Amino acid sequence: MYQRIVILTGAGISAESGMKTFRAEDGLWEKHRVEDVATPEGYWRNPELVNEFYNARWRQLQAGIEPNEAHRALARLEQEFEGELLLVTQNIDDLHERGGSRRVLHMHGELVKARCPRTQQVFPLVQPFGPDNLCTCCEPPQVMRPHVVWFGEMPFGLDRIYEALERCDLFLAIGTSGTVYPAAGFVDQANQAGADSVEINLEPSEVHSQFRSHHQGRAGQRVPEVVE
Ligand code: BV8
Repeated sequence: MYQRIVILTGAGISAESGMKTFRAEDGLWEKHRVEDVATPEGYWRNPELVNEFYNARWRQLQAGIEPNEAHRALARLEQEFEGELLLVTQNIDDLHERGGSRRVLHMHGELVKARCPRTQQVFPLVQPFGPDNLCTCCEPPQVMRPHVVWFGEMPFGLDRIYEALERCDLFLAIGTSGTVYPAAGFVDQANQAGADSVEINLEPSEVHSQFRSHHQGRAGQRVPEVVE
């Protein structure tokens, strides 16, 4: 059947684990303007606000959030599939890893990591972001920032992603609204490669019409059905 699969996940795959998505009525960006909490300018303008935005999500991640059936089904696929599989996530949570996936490309960074703004060195996040969360790579030590990709910043791993999209025969998007680029443009690249493109989502995404097929519903139910 398929030999080379690229999977893109978004906040919807973590929704059933209790993680807030961005654009739901009680979404992460309902209370904040994107410009204030997910841009470098917003961070340098008001680091306390941005630090609290990420500290709150880190606390949520630590408070007993568990991976769901969708995460576990993708981990089984990674174990059993004999072809090439690239799992790209827009999510900054570590639920794919907790669900058993070993190779996850976090194109928008990771909530469980902190970064030195001067050297760009990355450290595990062991305490909340704030004035005393300092790097150990500089003298004087620098206050660390979240290791996430804000609007206007370059996503991670794009070369690897584009290379995989050019040769894939299946592109599967799960739980993403298709509103943020360049991730929302991946389906177009997969279609140009002649791949089958499948969307699994609770409701049609902004790029719904570009997918060859759709499985509407909750990821926890649909992903195991589609993957197995
Ligand atoms: C960049 C990390 C330069 C931080 C995030 C064209 C080309 C390139 C760039 C742009 C372009 N046009 C505009 C831009 C600029 C900008 C952009 O896209 N702006 C938008 C607003 C128009 N993009 C950037 O700035 C990017 N960088 O462009 O660099 C460049 C130039 C050229 C080529 C390459 C690079 C950087 C963007 C990264 C921003 N960081 N996150 C953090 O997490 O705090 S974005 C964040 O929102 C996510 O990571 C994700 O990417 C995005 C969308 O979120 P989703 O995951 O889709 O979640 P959402 O809530 O929106 O939707 C959830 C979906 O799940 C819904 O559809 C819902 O129905 C569904 N769902 C809910 N429950 C379930 C479910 N589905 C299944 N089961 C359920 N139970």
